[in-house]
Amino acid sequence: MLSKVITAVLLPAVLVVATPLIWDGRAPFNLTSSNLENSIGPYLTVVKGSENATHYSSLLGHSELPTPLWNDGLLDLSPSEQVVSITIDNSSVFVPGSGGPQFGFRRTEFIAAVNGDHDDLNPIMENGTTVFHFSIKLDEKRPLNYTHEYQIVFIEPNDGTHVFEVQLGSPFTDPTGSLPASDAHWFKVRDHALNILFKTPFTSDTWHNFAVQVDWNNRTLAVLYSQDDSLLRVVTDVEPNLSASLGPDAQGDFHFGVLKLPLVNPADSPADQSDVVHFGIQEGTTEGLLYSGVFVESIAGGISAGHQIFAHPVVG
Ligand SMILES: *[C@@H]1O[C@H](CO)[C@@H](O)[C@H](O)[C@H]1NC(C)=O
Ligand SMILES: *[C@@H]1O[C@H](CO)[C@@H](O)[C@H](O)[C@H]1NC(C)=O
Ligand SMILES: *[C@@H]1O[C@H](CO)[C@@H](O)[C@H](O)[C@H]1NC(C)=O
Ligand SMILES: *[C@@H]1O[C@H](CO)[C@@H](O)[C@H](O)[C@H]1NC(C)=O
Ligand SMILES: *[C@@H]1O[C@H](CO)[C@@H](O)[C@H](O)[C@H]1NC(C)=O
Ligand SMILES: *[C@@H]1O[C@H](CO)[C@@H](O)[C@H](O)[C@H]1NC(C)=O
Ligand SMILES: CC(=O)N[C@H]1CO[C@H](CO)[C@@H](O)[C@@H]1O
Repeated sequence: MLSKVITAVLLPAVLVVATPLIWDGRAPFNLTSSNLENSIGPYLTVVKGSENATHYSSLLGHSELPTPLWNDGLLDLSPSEQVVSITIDNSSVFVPGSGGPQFGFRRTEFIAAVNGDHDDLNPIMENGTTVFHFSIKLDEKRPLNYTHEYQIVFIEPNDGTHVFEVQLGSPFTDPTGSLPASDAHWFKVRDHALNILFKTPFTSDTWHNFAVQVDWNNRTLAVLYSQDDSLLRVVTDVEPNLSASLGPDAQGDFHFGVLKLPLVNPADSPADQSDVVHFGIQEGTTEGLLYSGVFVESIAGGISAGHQIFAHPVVG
């Protein structure tokens, strides 16, 4: 592991500087389940079903190792954050402020916030060019059902669209197509118009590290990816994302978790069959994902590539 790290230091396209951290969602060891329950710390935990937040999410302490990418330093390989477990079950029916219970979905998501305040964070986090980091691992005991679609990381402005999203499983189709899709077990990073920018298989026993660079003014996206302790590397060009809005209309909550879409229920009316939020088939199984390494930074000093190494921003 160490030799790999030292080799990386010698890579020419690497800057050794600091870049401003805007929001840090790497759960410190002093974050408690009571904090999760009350949205104290980096997560707003209100997108969930009727049970308490800690019924659907937990901090794994020292029982599970986080992505090794953000250890304290080159020679200190001890973890500096706790893994977050996020699950859904049949009670995970979210009731938003309006529109009624979302019986079509099952969902638990954390929203980036500072002690519950997301409204003041979003304009800072979604301005200029910023980079959204997250690492995802299978929860082997609570597998997903790839016959369904899952949206697991996204930025959602008020119009309900996603500036970008990470999708797993088989895209929801009405009428139901051939399932599961051939790339159902692949992560798909999609743009605002749902084009796939990058995809990679969701293999087990591996931390999958992602970073998405969002240029909020020019409306472009670029994706970086690596596994486990390998430095992030750029896996796309700078891609236009011009269907996204500009300014405050483009800004929204940064979500990560498990959002499971239904399958069409043949017994429903045609109108209800296309109402994916409120209708459809769900098995009600308990399913989950593990997260670590979630944070947002500006690109002022480059992009954090891992192990305190900074890469150049991605340019077109
Ligand atoms: C955890 O410790 C850090 C550093 O001492 C402190 O800034 C932070 O407020 C603490 N967090 C909680 C949730 O107590
Ligand atoms: C939720 O937590 C509160 C206190 O933290 C507890 O009193 C209550 O019983 C819990 N509710 C459920 C449904 O577990
Ligand atoms: C799951 O929840 C839905 C909606 O509340 C309910 O209609 C259904 O009977 C439940 N299914 C199971 C297996 O409990
Ligand atoms: C957004 O960026 C501009 C230009 O860098 C800056 O002037 C402005 O203060 C920033 N807005 C927020 C809310 O951070
Ligand atoms: C996965 O979903 C499909 C479609 O609803 C269902 O037929 C199948 O039983 C589910 N598998 C599990 C393990 O729940
Ligand atoms: C953003 O667009 C402007 C105007 O087209 C261009 O001059 C600038 O180089 C672009 N910036 C980036 C980072 O692509
Ligand atoms: C990759 C890519 O170009 N994605 C889309 C970004 O948005 C524009 C405008 O909607 C689309 O035309 C692109 O296909």
